[in-house]
Amino acid sequence: YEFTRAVTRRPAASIVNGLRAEDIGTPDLARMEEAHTHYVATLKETGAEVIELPALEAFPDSVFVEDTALCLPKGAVLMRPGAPSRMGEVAEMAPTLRALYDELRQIEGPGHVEGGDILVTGREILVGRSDRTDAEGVAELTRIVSDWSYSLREVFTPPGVLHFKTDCSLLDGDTILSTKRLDASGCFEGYRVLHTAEGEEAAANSIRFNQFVLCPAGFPRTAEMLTNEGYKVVEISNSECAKLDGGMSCLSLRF
Ligand code: CIR
Repeated sequence: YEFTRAVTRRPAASIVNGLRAEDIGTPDLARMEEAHTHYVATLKETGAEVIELPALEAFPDSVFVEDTALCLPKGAVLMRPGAPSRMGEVAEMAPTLRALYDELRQIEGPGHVEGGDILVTGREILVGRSDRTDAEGVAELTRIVSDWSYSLREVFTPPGVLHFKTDCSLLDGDTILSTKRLDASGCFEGYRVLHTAEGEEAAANSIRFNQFVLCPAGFPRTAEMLTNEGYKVVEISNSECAKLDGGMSCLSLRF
């Protein structure tokens, strides 16, 4: 949760065609841009360098850069998204990471992994199988990160939940914010787990970035609980990204 860099990408006008499990309305580009600006400014306020990539009209979901790569201290891995319309986003991210990393590897397939299914904690890498991340993808990622001496544990994303991190986030090396439904699977045994408030499950897609916890706005009881636990909460409007099943983690690569 301590980072010196982040990579983000501006939302494109094509965001109106972004993937969604359920249609709850068309995202408004101007509003999304405004929230995105607040998000980037908050990352920068911590002193981190933010590499802001331009919008990509050809890829409606390309604002959700997290899904394209896993960035670790020892190297980065380009993902292989399970959503066919998102596959091409990886090649668009590759040059940026190639310039920053000596060690850049890639999930070659046949499996798939999306970054939203990966939670890096202080002691291990948890990868949740989901509709986007399959067993072959997890196996290939396991081989890559073991070369760098990281330990990876396969876990499961609850049915109907897009990504593993839709339902959890890391608050510090050993503390996880999770929905009750995900924690009930037992995947966080041994960690200190704080639960999102009842009815505020969407607050689980937050991020700890240096001194701040960036939370989607509109979940007051979870925000208050985090504040009482001593975290510095910054609430960021997520109304538009939420229409596309996105949250705080999806909007950046952090390393
Ligand atoms: C998708 O369905 O792929 C996008 N509409 C949302 C991706 C959200 N990404 C993430 O949670 N890491």
